[in-house]
Amino acid sequence: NKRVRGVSVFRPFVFGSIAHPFDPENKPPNCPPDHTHRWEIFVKGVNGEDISYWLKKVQFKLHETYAHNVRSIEQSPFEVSETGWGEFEIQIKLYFVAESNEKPQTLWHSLKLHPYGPDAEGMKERRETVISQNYEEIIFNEPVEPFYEILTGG
Ligand code: SLL
Repeated sequence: NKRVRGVSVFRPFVFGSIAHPFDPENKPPNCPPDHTHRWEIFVKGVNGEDISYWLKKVQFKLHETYAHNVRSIEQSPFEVSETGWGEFEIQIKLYFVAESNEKPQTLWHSLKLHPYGPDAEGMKERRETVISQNYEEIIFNEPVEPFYEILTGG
């Protein structure tokens, strides 16, 4: 497959986490007693843009305390929803559509459950939703022709 020389195509996306503390009076059923939060990790387009025309699959590697800790999401929305008690690093591997001829790329995200606060004492009182997300741009350098067509809608 011929590459389109001298061309770079940028595609924006957002990745990160959102965490909600449980209401202690109202924990979800079948949830382990030590779990304190529900959270989601996600990779998505900006302003709801569907990015599945270039992103085929996302593999999220959770902490080993989770059953089946490697989660492969093969279609949009690329997200995993879980409950837990602790913060940890999540490995996010992006797989591109077959036409791209591109190797997967790896990102890391620190799952955040707790808001930033002056002290641990005060933090216990603060039951807040915590969003931690990053805007990123993936750069496809000299994409192969069929992928260039897909990216540019040609
Ligand atoms: C910590 N290094 O000690 C981290 C580890 C692990 C988080 C956090 C529950 C898993 C499960 C869970 O929240 N693990 O029991 O399903 O803070």
